[in-house]
Amino acid sequence: MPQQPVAVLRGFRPLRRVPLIMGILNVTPDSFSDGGRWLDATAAVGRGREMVAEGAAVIDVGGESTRPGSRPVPADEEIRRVVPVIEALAGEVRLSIDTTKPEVARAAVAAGATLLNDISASLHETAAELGVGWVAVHMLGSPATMQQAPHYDDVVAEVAAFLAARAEAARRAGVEEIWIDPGFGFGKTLDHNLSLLKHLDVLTDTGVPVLVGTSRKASLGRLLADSDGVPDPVAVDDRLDASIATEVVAAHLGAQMIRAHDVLAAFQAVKVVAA
Ligand code: HH2
Repeated sequence: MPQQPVAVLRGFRPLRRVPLIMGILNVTPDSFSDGGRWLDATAAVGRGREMVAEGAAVIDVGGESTRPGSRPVPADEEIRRVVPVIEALAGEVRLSIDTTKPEVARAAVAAGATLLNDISASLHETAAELGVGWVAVHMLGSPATMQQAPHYDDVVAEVAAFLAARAEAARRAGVEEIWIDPGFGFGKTLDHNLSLLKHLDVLTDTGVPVLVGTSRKASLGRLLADSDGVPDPVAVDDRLDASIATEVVAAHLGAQMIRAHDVLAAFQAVKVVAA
């Protein structure tokens, strides 16, 4: 019997460089994975240093959860959470600030952050004014509502067109370092997320460096539940192998930065992919 053709990953080519690892540091009580663990500034700084030792090139400090259904945090509270942590780590590693608020971005940059990680994809003018890098993340709707029946006619084409337009707006505003991120889980079903990952080369082919954040996300829990007949999604802490699988595919298809909770595992995985 003739063998079935083996499906191969599209876009196989040597990596331009080993992707950087962005370590996630949520200084929040309610983040979906590490909520409450690093709310104390001393604990957060310790975790930041640990991730640097594990291979993180950037530490992404966040003071507001954006998990589905999360509630906004006032700017002054967000600043109170993130600034001491950024000040303590500045000079040891590159820091990014995960925020959608210009006043939080300004305070974080004054404390030492040099990258704005922006799930609203709207802070390009703030990034230009502050002279820092900017990550545009695609999101459909807002965290409060984004997982209520998200719909696209062609998720890959729509996300790519949106991000290309945001990158162009940022370039015109004078931002010198621009990243794009398809925003896994931000107004996307499992199928949307899988399509975006499978066709990540559509984004990497734009020439704008791509950041990918799949770490421990809900769709991985659902995918595993569906595949082994277990009715409940696999728990957040049991999604490491699934996260690494997606990060390997992302690196393979040209992502230049991976946002991860499990820094050492991600760092080792992308090194092997690059080799
Ligand atoms: N995902 C989250 C937050 N920020 N930034 C980028 N660029 N890409 C992402 O995929 C992304 C992001 C959500 O994850 P997390 O920070 O772990 O959780 P929470 O929002 O609950 O704090």
